[in-house]
Amino acid sequence: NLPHSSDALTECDREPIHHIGAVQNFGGLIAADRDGRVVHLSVNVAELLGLERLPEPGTPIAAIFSAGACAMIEDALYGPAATDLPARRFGVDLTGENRLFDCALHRSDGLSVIEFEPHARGDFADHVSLIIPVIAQLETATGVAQLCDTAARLVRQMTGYDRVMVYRFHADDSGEVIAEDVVDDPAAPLDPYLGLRYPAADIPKQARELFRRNRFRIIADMDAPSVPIVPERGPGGEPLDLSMSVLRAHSQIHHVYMRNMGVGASLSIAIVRHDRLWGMISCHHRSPRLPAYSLRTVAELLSQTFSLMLDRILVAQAETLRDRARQLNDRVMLRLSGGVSLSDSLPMIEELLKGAIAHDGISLFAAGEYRAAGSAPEEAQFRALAPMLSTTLGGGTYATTRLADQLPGAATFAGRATGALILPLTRGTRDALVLWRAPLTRTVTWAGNPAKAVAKPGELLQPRASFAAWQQIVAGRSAEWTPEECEIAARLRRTLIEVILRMSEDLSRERA
Ligand code: BLA
Repeated sequence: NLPHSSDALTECDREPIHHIGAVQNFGGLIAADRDGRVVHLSVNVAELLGLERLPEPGTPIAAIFSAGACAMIEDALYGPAATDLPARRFGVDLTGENRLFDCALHRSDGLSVIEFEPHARGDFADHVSLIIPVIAQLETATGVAQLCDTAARLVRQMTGYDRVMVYRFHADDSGEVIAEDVVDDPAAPLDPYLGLRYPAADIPKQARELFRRNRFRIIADMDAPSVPIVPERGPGGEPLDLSMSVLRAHSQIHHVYMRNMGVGASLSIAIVRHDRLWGMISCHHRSPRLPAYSLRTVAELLSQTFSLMLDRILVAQAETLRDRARQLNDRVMLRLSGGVSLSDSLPMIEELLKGAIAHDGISLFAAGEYRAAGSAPEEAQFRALAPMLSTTLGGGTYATTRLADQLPGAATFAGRATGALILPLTRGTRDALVLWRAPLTRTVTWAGNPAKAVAKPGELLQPRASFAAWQQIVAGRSAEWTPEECEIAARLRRTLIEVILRMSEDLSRERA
């Protein structure tokens, strides 16, 4: 059994990382209430801003920042262009003493959160000029693999990390490195991670959810001490919610994890599709690394462009498949309207399905008759299961890579047909069309033994110490049925049901 996101909550899942109460030491944070008075601040604020001492809670921010800076903050957070996302301002003179900062401003539980880091001088124009040629290169990609390869290469060129990966999440929340670009360092070559799988437990639930909302996460120096935010709790007793913060300090457990992987600094960019994490662009560096905020902003823009192009490619692929499904339905409809009975039409359906959904066998059970072709259960085996096919499995189109998990009786023929895509055709009766897939012996190469990432009850879950490739042979399951294949099946099922209905109407009309 491998770690899965649906496992019971672990200690990891419970760590309140958005209430961590500290920032990374490359910037400072002040949270003020609507009256413009300090509620929380990081203890490095005085040093960063050149103040004599740390302002007390309750201090008006107008006593810390210049009038111009206060107006900028007010406009960024509450002006007509304000959104729920952090606003960025580059090269701001916060105190009126010619000390320039790059700022990220957002609202959190009614507080104005002002984050600032020393301005990276003069680079902004250079960073912006990078984006046009980069987008032009991304645009040449025609498939997902090519797009991801290009993105990994461009992000590394732009940001200079030692390793840039495109990582894709699977349905079980584990993930796989699908593209990678690595620094060429003959003195200390880096192991490739391309193709490695990482178990779901490496990114706990709340970290995953936070990453989906706040898609750009930098850790500039894994080993740097984090800077506490004081006071820990506001006047209502609540800690500052750092969910949308740019500077949020990282969890100690994650520190151990990254250190075990040899990472000294990281940048993670979430790729979100239909509100779900599709994948991420993950950048690792062996030593500390802090790209300028303006460069990070350009990298964010690049990743958003990447997401749009990814979506465009995936939509086009889905459209092609939908066309194929439409043709399939038209043909099935045409042939069946010729008056052939459903059971006699199996060879024709099988012929038409071939190009749309790969399968090793097919069964059709209609009006009490069983027909099968290829690697399929025998009639007696199928009849034993038939009553369960439409009832136990919810009544709709159902896909599984190992039917015996749901219907233990299916174990009797699992050696031939283990994966099933089931299309129940009539409610109440047992008519169904089933596509079968033979068991597949697959080798999954994990980064470290994933079983070690699962804590036993009462045990604290620790990050794995080893990331050495660990191979697992997965047997007894078929290849996955893709969402597109399931969609084609669902559509075919509707067509077949319609045909059955029409035939029975014709029949009753003849009788009348
Ligand atoms: C966070 N772990 C994360 C994040 C990623 C990973 C992407 C969120 C983004 C980030 O913080 O950068 C994991 N990073 C990966 C993986 C790759 C990568 C898989 O580059 C592959 C290439 N981690 C564990 C265990 C725990 C754990 C067992 O392995 C818990 C006990 C915790 N991971 C953990 C925590 C966070 C995290 C707490 C949140 C870190 C934070 O933001 O403070």
